[in-house]
Amino acid sequence: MTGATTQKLVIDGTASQDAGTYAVEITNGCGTAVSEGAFCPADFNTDASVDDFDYFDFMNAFTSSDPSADFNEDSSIDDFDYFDFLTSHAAGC
Ligand SMILES: [Ca+2]
Ligand SMILES: [Ca+2]
Repeated sequence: MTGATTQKLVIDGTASQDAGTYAVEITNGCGTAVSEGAFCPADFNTDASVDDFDYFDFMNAFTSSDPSADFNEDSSIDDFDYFDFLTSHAAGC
């Protein structure tokens, strides 16, 4: 893989079917470390882009009290989830 041994790895040519949570495993002479999974919370519908559809899908989840609307993962769905989602959505990924 190109860039696998540099400080920065860029993966080009991704498509929506590549969406998911990725972790990085780094190995050197001292051992191996594995990162936490990286994901983009603003990409609510996990289609690899942040757009209005994420907002609409979040609002559908929020208004129907779907567990996925617990954006801040505090076990309740409330205005804080809405505000946190808006902040994340505005920031993008
Ligand atoms: Ca999306
Ligand atoms: Ca919550």
